[in-house]
Amino acid sequence: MNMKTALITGITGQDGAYLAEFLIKKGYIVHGIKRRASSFNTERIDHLYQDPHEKKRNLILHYGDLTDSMNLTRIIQEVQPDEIYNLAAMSHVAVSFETPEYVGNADGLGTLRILEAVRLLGLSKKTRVYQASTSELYGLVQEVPQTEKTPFYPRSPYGVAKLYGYWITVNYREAYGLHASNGILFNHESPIRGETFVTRKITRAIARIVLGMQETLFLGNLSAQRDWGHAKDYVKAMYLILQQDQPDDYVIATGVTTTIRDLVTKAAAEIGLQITFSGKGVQETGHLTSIDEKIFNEKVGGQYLPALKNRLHSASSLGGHEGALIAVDPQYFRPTEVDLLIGDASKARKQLGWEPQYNLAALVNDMMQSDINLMKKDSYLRDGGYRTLNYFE
Ligand code: NDP
Ligand code: GDR
Repeated sequence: MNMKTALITGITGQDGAYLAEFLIKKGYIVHGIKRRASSFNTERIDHLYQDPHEKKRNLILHYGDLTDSMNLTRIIQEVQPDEIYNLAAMSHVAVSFETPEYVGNADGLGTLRILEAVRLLGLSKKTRVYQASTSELYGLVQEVPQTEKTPFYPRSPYGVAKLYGYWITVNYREAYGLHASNGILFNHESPIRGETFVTRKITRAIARIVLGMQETLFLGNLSAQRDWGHAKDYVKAMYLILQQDQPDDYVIATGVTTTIRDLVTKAAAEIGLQITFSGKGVQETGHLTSIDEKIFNEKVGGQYLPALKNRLHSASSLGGHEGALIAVDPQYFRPTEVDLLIGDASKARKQLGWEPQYNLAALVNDMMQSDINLMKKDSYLRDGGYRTLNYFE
């Protein structure tokens, strides 16, 4: 059995959780860095958690932060990892416009802190480093599809910070011979995607709407196009990148791009709802125009149908925003937008033998089903009077 040791920063995030599970299955001892928070933030990895009193553990967590060099250096010294996956980041593009300095520090300089710790600790020959680079580096469209050779033109404080992370990784590879590689990953999603990224916001809101827990889903730019894959496929690529004899940089993508608008219609169709968009710009709305009862009964449940039909009936007599399930709210527009991402992962397919198992339909199916189940649980708890977040009641 392989007994390699990996250190994952950002282990409590979407990718960290899938990667930890994947590496543990491969026989790794996985160490993870988590931030101290005032409430539990380990929900995504609780299924992997082992009691610290157990003698043999394959998941060990350390408190830390990418903005704290001494902490990172101490952990790397203690763990002596064979592989470091630097996944920690303030990863929300829109939020990065509100916290630009912090993002520069955590996402940009944080990468340097990891690389420099490896170098100073004399681990340059032992420890391989994976840097979580991103299709946000491409930003303003220079060419499509985007490859490893496409020029970068980031369009957000997040993209600019990640540009530093990308180049400092390349520089440490060239200057000091580190086995340090960038995965330029295009958007990847899953049932455990953060709730404020657009895919999860959509699947979660549709589930809540059909269960009568929400009226309207407000979105920003419906015309942006993204190349969406499944996070489960993408963490395999991270692993494969570090198994290569030579460090290098790879695009990881599906090669298919879709607008936000089309994603909404696909997610709704998954449970038998037809949504039609009309209007332009901030006036654009999405209305429920028909229900395929067979699909709806199978995927959601017949008991929720009468209320929804009622809604379809009353919505048809209303115009504009009133009857809309989907509406545009300009507060979700970004000061500078990335309009079109579509990646060419030929190099990864050829050199890593990487092949995604999920297409967009399978991804949407996975996320929609998961959110329907999750929201049903939520509504049972709420209806039964068991759910209150107000501790003072
Ligand atoms: P998430 O936002 O789900 O997870 C980010 C992780 O980083 C969380 O564990 C978070 O901790 C942690 N973190 C944030 N700030 C710090 C900090 N200052 N110090 C230590 N840890 C910190 O992101 P994903 O899992 O989706 O993405 C993983 C990485 O890949 C990120 O670097 C992201 O920028 C990059 N990426 C993601 C893509 C995607 O489509 N998902 C595409 C391309 C790149 P906490 O749980 O406490 O918030
Ligand atoms: P992105 O993902 O910015 O590509 O970054 P996000 O899902 O946030 O946005 C994708 C596109 O959807 C548009 N959009 C909205 N986005 C959000 N979040 N909320 C909305 O209501 C909304 N309406 C429209 C956005 O304008 C954008 O065009 C993700 C992150 O995981 C990064 O960390 C990662 O590097 C990139 O993917 C690749």
